[in-house]
Amino acid sequence: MAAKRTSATPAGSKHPLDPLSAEEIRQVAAIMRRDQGVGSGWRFGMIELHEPAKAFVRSFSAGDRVAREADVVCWRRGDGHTFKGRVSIAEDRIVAWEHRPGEQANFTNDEFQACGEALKQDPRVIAALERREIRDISRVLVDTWAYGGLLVPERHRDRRVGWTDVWYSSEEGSNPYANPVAGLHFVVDMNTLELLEIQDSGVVERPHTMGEYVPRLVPGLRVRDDLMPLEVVQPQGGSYVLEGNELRWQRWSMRIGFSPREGLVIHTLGYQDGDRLRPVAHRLSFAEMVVPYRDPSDDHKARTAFDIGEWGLGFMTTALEWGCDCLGEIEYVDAVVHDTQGEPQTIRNAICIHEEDDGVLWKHVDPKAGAEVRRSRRLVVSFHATVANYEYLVYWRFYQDGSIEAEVRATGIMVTSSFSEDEPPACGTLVDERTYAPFHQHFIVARLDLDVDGEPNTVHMIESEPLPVARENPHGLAMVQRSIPLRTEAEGKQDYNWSSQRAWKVVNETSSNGLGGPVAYKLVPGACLPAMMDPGSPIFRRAQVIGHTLWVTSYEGDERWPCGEFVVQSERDRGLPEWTAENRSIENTDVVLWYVFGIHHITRPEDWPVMPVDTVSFWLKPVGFFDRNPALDVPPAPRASR
Ligand SMILES: [Cu+2]
Repeated sequence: MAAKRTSATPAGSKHPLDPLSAEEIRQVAAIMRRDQGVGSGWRFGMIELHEPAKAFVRSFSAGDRVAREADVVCWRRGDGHTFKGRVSIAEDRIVAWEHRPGEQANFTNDEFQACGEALKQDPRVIAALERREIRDISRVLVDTWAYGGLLVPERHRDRRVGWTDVWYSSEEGSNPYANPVAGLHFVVDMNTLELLEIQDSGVVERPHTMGEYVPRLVPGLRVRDDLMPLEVVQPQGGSYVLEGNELRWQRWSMRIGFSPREGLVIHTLGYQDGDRLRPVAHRLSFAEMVVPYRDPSDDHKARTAFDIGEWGLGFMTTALEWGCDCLGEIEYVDAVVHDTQGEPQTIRNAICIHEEDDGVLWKHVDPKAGAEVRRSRRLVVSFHATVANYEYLVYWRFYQDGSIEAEVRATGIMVTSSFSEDEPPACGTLVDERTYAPFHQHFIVARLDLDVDGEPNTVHMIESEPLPVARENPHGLAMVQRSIPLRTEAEGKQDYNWSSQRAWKVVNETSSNGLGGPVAYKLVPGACLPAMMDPGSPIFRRAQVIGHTLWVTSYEGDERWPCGEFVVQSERDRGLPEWTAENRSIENTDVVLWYVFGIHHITRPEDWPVMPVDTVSFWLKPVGFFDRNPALDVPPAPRASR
């Protein structure tokens, strides 16, 4: 087993889609300081590559000059004004700059740290903790959340407002999330770090819980000793090739990208079919994650997270460890993000690339010819993000038969509260002594800019329909498949239908397969969940995207964020509902699919104190993209001798 490491932003990066390098981030911050005075009284929320137009990327060839640009979001702490700019790195100047009144930039790790530290020194906080017999402040964790827009008390609405939880470690180095300090939340001005109010709904006597997961802290834990070594050996290395950010494996090729907001991005995905490199997708990423807690109690009613728009999966990406997070021949790619002063920060081993054995790919046993069996390999490109108590593990998998799978594993530690009554509240599950984990949902919005054999695509809603019993269908067996093209963005708002096995097909009517039909990729829905929410509720108004399983839009380069670009303290969804209000044509054009999936998390005792992964995924599968099984040419595995 071996691991190699490279950087997502190689020095002297040459491709227009390569993420910003540390040097480029420094340059952008310096230009902003020089030309707009973005200095110490400011914070940078976001510095990211301004991706060039699709046509430019398509026509680019190695060695071409690239005029690199960056998008910047920053704000002035003194008056709280937010600004958005675009910087030309090549021309050393700001090319666009606008004030965004009433909008808040994304929350940042620096603020999370600063807010926690400031509060722990505030005498009112110390007194509130004292009332709960908490005196060792070093064991207190103040965990800041963005405060859900419409829930922010009216008098604080014009501020940048944080809302905090308080947690308490049983001993030095133990899990702070093991012990909620119930009924105590602070409302903070994130710019001045001023404590605006204390929401104290009363002392709850702390229960005796066991919320530790590190073996030395779990009383009486005997670690299993019956696991034999399992090693993945690839003596000649992995079958993939990574050159700069271009990754090739079997027939697949793609570029690895990374954005502070989305984390891993898959660019320019194509499949080599004979002498043709056939495009499948221009860009694949997760564009938003909405996590409403479904518990109206004081401890949870403000808990409506937008983990991507508020905090950024890229900023929260954590370094991977070889042999623990992935096995085999691994190529790691570092990522570069930045702090609020515009200083680059390198996340080592941010993205993992490796291949995995995936069991049987196809098989048949013929009485005369014997068995033909092929093993499946898949290429896995993954990253992990830690969002305070919770982790999201994201895996994009590419298969030899042209299939693509996007998998998310949720793990980490659930939010809990303690209660004083005999019975746990109705909107959660009892997980420990007088401790419950509230129900919640994780809605992830995948932004799928598919270009199936090129840009002119039409999405079809496909479903099965059993035909009624009739003279020509006497036993009621007949079933037909309907394929209905979605012609407008209004028609593109689609909901899953289990009873008809509804799915969606991205069809290129200008490209035919050898059987005479149009080529297509199918979005195979998995893990879709209904919003189950009153349309008038504040969180639904801010995240209307969760009201449908699928949205389809006509491609616009700047339409990237389904709930709007600025979701911190947003009051309504400024993304998909506004764009689709135009009801543009989505027929035979460049389309983007927004697929909403995730976890309907009805919490379990087994999810405590650390949650075994909850795994969800969806697939993109070729449907008539090829004329037959494209994996007939996969060689048999060498027979093992024993
Ligand atoms: Cu959950």
